[in-house]
Amino acid sequence: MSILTLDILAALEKQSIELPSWAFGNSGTRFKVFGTPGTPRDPYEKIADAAQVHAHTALAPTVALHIPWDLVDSFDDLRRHAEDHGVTLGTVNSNTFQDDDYKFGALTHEDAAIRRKAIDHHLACIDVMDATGSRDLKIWLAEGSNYPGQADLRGRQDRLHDSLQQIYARLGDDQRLVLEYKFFEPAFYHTDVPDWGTSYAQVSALGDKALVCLDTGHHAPGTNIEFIVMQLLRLGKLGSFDFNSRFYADDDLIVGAADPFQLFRILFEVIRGGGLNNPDVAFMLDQCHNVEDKIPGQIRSVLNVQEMTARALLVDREALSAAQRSGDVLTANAVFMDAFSTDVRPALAEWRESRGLPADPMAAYAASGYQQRIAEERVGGVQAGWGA
Ligand code: PSV
Ligand code: MN
Repeated sequence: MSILTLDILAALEKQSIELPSWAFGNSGTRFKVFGTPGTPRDPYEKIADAAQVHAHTALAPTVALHIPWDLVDSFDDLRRHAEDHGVTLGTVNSNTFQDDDYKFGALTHEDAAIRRKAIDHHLACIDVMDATGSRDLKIWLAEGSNYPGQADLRGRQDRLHDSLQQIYARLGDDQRLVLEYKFFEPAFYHTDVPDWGTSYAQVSALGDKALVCLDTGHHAPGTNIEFIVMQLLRLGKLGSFDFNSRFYADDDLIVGAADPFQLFRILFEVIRGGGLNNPDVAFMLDQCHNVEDKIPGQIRSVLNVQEMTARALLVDREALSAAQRSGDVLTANAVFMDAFSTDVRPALAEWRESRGLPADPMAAYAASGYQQRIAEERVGGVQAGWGA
């Protein structure tokens, strides 16, 4: 008998995690971006690579795009290409952080013409969503200031509201806007959307189709992220996750690598709050693979999420609430830790095999020859990358 009950397996079977197109391109730090043989040269190749992750895991049926990095002549064509590879196009990410005009802000800028340009970029992203069939527009803003006194904090917040309203007004009935927060970087003194409270205040002022995106790497060290997850689910405003892990800042490392227990705690609250396999709560990765191979890096990531979800589903909820109700601190903690300490890997491998998937997707990918093939085929052209 598997330690994973039929109910748990049924929940795991429904799980889907969206992959970021940019994870397949080169990335790095401000010191160096290393090239990797076989790196995609265009959005078509990124999607082909993302499809490998899904083919080996059945966990990642959608791919998020980033505009303008993933601009193509025909999004209908890109959509068909994705479908031919067994995946679909997902969230569209806007980009107002790589244009000289945005040095002092985009949606918050003092200059109405620059705000207009940034708003128009988001409207163009919604045009892309119309063509790709994407539901979500994800907005992460690199806006803020470096020195006290540099900017009118209140004025920027008011202009942000006004700009977001104009973007929100263009959304279709089935489309949504998710507003991501991040506590610092690239600005170092203040950031216009630094925390979940600000994102919540801004999206609440827009309406039901605006929600918060929680990027796990965007909090100060020591933040209790699972508490934020609980609160946003409770408020019905958790629109999506950007999963990754971090040791120091916005490291964008493989989810579950830095702190597997934190991932477990987050997934426990997701389950507790009804956010698992809930179409209103999108699971996405937002990672960069600076020194490791990108496709297996993404395979490892979705497997980490699956593994921690399985462990979180193992928590004996009845025993936990009984212990909580009776004030039995140590039993409550033990019930929680028992699930976290359970090795679900053999059971997951067996289950994968029973579904016609490789028991060990990492090994199967390595043996598939895909990595060697792309390294040989993709010569010439310019490799895609953060900012490409
Ligand atoms: C920058 O911090 C960032 O990683 C944000 O988290 C976005 O989600 C992502 O880039 C893509 O724009
Ligand atoms: Mn993110």
